[in-house]
Amino acid sequence: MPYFIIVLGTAGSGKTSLSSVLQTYLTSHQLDSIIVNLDPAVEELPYEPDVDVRDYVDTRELMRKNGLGPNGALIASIDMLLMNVEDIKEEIWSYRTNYVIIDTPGQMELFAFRQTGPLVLRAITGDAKSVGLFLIDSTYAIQPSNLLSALLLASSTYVRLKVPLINTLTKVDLLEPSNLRRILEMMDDPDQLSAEIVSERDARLIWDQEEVSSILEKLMVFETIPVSNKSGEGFDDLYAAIQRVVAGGEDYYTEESNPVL
Ligand SMILES: Nc1nc2c(ncn2[C@@H]2O[C@H](COP(=O)(O)OP(=O)(O)O)[C@@H](O)[C@H]2O)c(=O)[nH]1
Ligand SMILES: [Mg+2]
Repeated sequence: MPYFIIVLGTAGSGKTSLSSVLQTYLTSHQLDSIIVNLDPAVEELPYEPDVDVRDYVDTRELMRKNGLGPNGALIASIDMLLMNVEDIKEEIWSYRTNYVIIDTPGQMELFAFRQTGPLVLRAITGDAKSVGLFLIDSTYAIQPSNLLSALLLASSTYVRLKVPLINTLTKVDLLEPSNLRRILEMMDDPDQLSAEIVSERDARLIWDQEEVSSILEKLMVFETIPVSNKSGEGFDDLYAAIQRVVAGGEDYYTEESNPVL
């Protein structure tokens, strides 16, 4: 059975780029993988998808034929994916591969936070082990109140999809090392992050610092891995974290390719 790596995050957080870089990384470590493009509305991809939902659903045609705007057409497209999900699943599972990387639609609120997106994912992954990479743009996370929003969003995503997540901090090539260290410290320390949020002049909060801190404590459950899709840094750590979730970290190889285990 393959392991599923579901790449999630807000529009522009780097899902498509990361999917591509992750596959290159796996290939260079002799690990077999396929990429599924699950975004029916994407125009250009930096990788060659092995399975492409645009073969099943044409968002642009839906817009034209039904007079829908881009959001309406994307919603309708994802609903149509559900109608085709058995065929999509069969196509994915026909590859005998170790890892299936799933690049999810740009607008995550139209995917993860509606009824059909999670149903599509569950139908595709079946009983296989899955891990979600929840991408957080580090240039956004540098502001403490933004980081709070991102952690809340990761938790809601977890509630919706019910797969273990890894908070994946993208675009670290754009940060000063000191700023990256600061984000990592904040993501690890509820008291520090809550203090920074409360002292942020623009942040309007409905909670006081102690309350923020106790909420953060509950939100800081997932591991954080910083990566760059530009420089490729961080992918050894990301791969190790994926292994810890799906395979218990025993080995570099999945069950299928290593029958001795
Ligand atoms: N500097 C830098 N840019 C990135 C990185 N990852 C993605 N980008 C850029 O961010 C934009 C959005 O990336 P994309 O992968 O399409 O995001 P998606 O909407 O989540 O699929 C693109 O212009 C990418 O080139 C990264 O790690 N570093
Ligand atoms: Mg994308």
